[in-house]
Amino acid sequence: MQVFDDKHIKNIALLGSSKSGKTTLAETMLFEAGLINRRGTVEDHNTVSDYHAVEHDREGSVYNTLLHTEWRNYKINILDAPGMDDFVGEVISAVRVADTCVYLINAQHGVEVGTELIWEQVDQHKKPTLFVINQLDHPKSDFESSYASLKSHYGNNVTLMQFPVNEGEQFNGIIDLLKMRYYKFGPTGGKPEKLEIPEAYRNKAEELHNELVEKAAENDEGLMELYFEKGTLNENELRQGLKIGMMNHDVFPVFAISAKQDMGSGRLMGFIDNVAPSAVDALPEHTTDGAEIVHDTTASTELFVFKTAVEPNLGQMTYFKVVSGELRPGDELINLSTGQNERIGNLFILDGHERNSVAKLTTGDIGATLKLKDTHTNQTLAHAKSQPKIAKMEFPEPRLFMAVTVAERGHEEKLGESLHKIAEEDPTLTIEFSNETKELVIGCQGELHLSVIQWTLEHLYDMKVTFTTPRISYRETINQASDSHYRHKKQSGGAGQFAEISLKMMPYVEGMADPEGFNIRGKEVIDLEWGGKLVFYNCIVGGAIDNRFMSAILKGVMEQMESGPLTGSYVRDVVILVDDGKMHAVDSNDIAFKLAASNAFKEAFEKARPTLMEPVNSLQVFVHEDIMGEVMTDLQTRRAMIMGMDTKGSYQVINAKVPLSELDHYTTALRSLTKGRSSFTSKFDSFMPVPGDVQQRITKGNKNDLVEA
Ligand SMILES: Nc1nc2c(ncn2[C@@H]2O[C@H](COP(=O)(O)OP(=O)(O)OP(=O)(O)O)[C@@H](O)[C@H]2O)c(=O)[nH]1
Ligand SMILES: [Mg+2]
Repeated sequence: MQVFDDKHIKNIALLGSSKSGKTTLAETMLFEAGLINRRGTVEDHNTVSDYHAVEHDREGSVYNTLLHTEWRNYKINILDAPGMDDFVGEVISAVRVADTCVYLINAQHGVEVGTELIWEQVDQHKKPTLFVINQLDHPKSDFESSYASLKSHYGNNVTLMQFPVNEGEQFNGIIDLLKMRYYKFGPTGGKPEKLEIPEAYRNKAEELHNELVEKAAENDEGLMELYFEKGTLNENELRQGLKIGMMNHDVFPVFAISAKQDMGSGRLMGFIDNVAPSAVDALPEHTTDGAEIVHDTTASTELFVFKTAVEPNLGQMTYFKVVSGELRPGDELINLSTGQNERIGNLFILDGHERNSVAKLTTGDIGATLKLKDTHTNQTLAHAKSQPKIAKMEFPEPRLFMAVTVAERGHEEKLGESLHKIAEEDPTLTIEFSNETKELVIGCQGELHLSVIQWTLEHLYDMKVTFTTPRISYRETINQASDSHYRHKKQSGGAGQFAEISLKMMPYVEGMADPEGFNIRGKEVIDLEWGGKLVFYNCIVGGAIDNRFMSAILKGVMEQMESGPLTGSYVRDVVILVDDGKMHAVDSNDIAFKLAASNAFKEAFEKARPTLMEPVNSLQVFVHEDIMGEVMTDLQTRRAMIMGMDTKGSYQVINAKVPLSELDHYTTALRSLTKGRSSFTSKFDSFMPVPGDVQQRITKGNKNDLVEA
């Protein structure tokens, strides 16, 4: 395999909404470059990129797959990312290591919700981006309105590079505004004839060419002067200006292609080779402290691990980008997170599951290796311990939580282990055993993500599992002050038990002062593991209860706090003052005081207008303005509080707070309500009191019915 230097390496991520044609374009690029001699299709399950069985089942991408082409002395590393927002984790890793984002727009739809969501990732890193309007051969293709929707979302930096001729089923040509040529394709696409621009298109092409020249000149003073002098720029000057503009997010060139018919992909690759930033001039990586890492092929080796995957029969494949220095097989590196040494075995360039060994990878290049001991996504491998760690990727909070149980008894441990292995490769999967509900709960991005996790458990780990809606973790608290007096007395043969307690209870409010009128002898403020506080005062006067019983009394209180009187949920935000009681010289002991405290707490709690609190999530819904009304109506049926709205192009962003119990299967509900023209993020916000009728319904049942609320 040829070794490429950093001036001849281009790292691109294929991004865009679901089904825009990313995988088809990747296949076409490999074909154009001569790496494959037959193009597979997503439907025939034989593309190089979608090689996983689960991708064949779905007929769509699930993983960020690494491929490459070698094209006119350049190596293009391609990261083909999935479009479905359930797989956003894979998009995040693709964007992170890409130097240019190749953003596909489906010409049937223009900018979609999926386009918008992925844009957040691109915009955050300000990665140079070009847009590709694809599917121009489709009968419903509409280039002009797709281009207009790009402009309305991403502004005037969106700049035409090409426009189509005979759009729709007759599509067979592109007018290129940089080359000022007409690229005419035969019926099977591939290499076009390069012709003079036909008369009918000449005026339009001239006008758009001038706009392109102006846009390119704007990015550089020298070019601006040249432009004023000559009234135009030549091809090389144009490339130079466009490159500077792309690097600054001031120019987003727009291409016109049909990936399926292999029309336009060669020209697109030519532009990537000649204009998109090479590894040597790409945006710098950063350390965890935010410092820029200087691109230096002679510096000590440093790698950023952006992905790991267990490949059947091979073991763990580790994907990385060389951030500085060079890497060779046999190099000894240190994992800066664990301090462990790692020896690099073979170095690979990947095309889906095809591996090719290489002798060296230089700064900016992307590759993979097998069988590292203990290295995971987001970690840095470096030559020396003193080198800086590279900033981590941040992944979103889960949007869907499910309780998981294994069909076969006795396989619980294996289930936990398997899930942890899957989570090592998938940073958007969380696993937690809830002490509260005694359930193993996984967090993921949505039903599709869940179905992939289920598929992986079944097919790769041989485990049949069932997912159910997890029980809701409620909280109990009080609304007014109360008191109680409880005597525990037991005479049974030998030693008896005696304890008497009098206590006051009041709601805890953040920042409240100590209550007045009490003789405070001790105070404990307990930050409860399940949120909120317990403030416990010892206000005993005249030695009514010995100090030595105080910890037993607190234990009795905590027992009730862990299993509240209303529903058995955790209790929070309560102040307790133990202000009187009685002891017996012989019969009083810790157990007696614990029991008395527990019962006194319960009595006082029931008199203090107890309320149930439910978890409430903050929700952000992205929805096309046309269907905003339906989404709002649906949110109202879910007891949502609308906090505000923003406009983003033709999309609206609704911010709301919604009880978790009302968000069951919201991913599916929203998708079907809006026919996929929407998305959302959701994360825990706070606990809030449940409405009276809901509380009545819940407290009438027992603990096991809580989920029905
Ligand atoms: N007519 C037409 N169809 C296309 C074109 N490109 C892709 N398709 C079709 O669109 C569908 C989706 O293509 P993919 O390549 O899987 O799209 P993708 O963007 O990779 O989709 P995800 O990975 O699921 O996000 C397939 O049926 C393709 O055949 C094109 O240029 N023209
Ligand atoms: Mg795909």
